[in-house]
Amino acid sequence: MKRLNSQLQDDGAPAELILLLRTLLAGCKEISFRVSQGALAGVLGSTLSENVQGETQKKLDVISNQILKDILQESGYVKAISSEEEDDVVGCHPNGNYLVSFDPLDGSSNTDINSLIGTIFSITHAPQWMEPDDPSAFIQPGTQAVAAGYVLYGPSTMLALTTGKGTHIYTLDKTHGGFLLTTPNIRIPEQTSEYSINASNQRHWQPHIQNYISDLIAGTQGPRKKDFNMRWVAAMVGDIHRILTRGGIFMYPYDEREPDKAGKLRLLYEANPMAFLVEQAGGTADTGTGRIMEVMPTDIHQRVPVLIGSKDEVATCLEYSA
Ligand code: FDP
Repeated sequence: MKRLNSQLQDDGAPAELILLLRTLLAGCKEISFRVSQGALAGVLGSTLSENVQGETQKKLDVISNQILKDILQESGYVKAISSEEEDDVVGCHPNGNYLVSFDPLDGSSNTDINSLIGTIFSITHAPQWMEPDDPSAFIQPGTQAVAAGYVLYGPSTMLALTTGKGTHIYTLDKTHGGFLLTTPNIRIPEQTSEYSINASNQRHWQPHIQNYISDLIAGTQGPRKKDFNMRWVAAMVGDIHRILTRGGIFMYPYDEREPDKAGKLRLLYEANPMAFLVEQAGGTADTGTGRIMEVMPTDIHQRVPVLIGSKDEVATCLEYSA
């Protein structure tokens, strides 16, 4: 079976980017081990501190963030990082050539129930003129990313990775400690009969999203004339993994509860990396008003609405707002 290094070389990834990815993934392997220890490692449960979005942190969030921050800071390849668990940009090496944005543990409320969680990341070039702690360096659209991926901590530990030459899926072989290529060039089916949305927010959705979901629920008796199934992992990383694997549409749409917040999910370390992976697998990633990867960020913790998945289904959803 092909190893990660060999696939990255075949995809023409620069040597330094390969070294950076291997460093980042060494951190993810440590997170994978900690996660698998669960309560035995004494790491489950909440701390009293709150992160910048006001959510209660789980101890594993803090531990995972520290692991990635330390390993990237020490690497020398990275000029700065932005993390869901850090209020501000964290400066690293002044001569580092890359910027890394990450959500160290997405879907962290799933830790309590031993369910799917994962690390999501995106890598761009670091502008040469910037100081390491200058947040404006991160004000780049997703189209500037040179690599993006996630590591899913489930029954097996899996990696989805793109450097712009397709999206490849790897599985961690715990016998030798490396990621092996298990699905090269994964393709998302263009059509689907599966959707994913937190339906408890229905009353807050805009009318066109309400109409779209009503038509999915109406199934064979409605205008779509086919039955749809619903799946919700409650961790974006798990829902997007399912979509890469067998198609579907995942939505966290604009929510009228808080008009200032454009959505729930964060652009830099959730929406953009998932959009890159999904587009490279033949799917679509839209905010409802345009391509996610073309959104120019205004802030490192910016939120965006998200409609991601099978090409034809996302297109159908978008027609409802026309
Ligand atoms: P979580 O807050 O548990 O980290 O990152 C946000 C996220 O998880 C996504 O992974 C997930 O899709 C979504 O929030 C679920 O949020 P709700 O339960 O509020 O719908």
